Amino acid sequence: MKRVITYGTFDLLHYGHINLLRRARKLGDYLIVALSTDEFNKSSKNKVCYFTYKERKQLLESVRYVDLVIPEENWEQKIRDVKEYHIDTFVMGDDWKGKFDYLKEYCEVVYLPRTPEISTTKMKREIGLQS
Ligand code: C2G
Repeated sequence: MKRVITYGTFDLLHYGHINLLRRARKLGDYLIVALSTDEFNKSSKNKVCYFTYKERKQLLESVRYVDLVIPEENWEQKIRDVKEYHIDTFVMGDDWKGKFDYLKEYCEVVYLPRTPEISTTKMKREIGLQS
């Protein structure tokens, strides 16, 4: 069984996220999503989410491509996660290209093209304007 992992905040889940998850899952047989906790978002990613971790986790768990959701609590946990979950392939959108190449020592590292026209930030801005 080929095991794939990806990381992210996945706030206001949208089709750009789904495109990533679908392609990531296709690279193996089992997809784990390490979901940024509210604390990690606030302290290290300077992100304030609309949905809580619990809500974002519930949404991701309902996506057919996702097999398991685990917490992402810090930048340093990736090597441990790759070992602990016997990961074959690490996947991220290419806005992160090169940033996680250190994981090549432990697993395959794949950066997939982002879906260009959509982002959580854009959604917040446009929905906010129309409210
Ligand atoms: N993504 C995408 N297309 C978009 C928006 C996002 O392919 N239009 C991808 C991102 O490249 C990322 C994933 O969807 O691989 C999740 O996006 P975010 O929630 O923005 O993730 P980010 O905040 O970049 O967190 O340790 C890694 C970080 O946790 C990544």
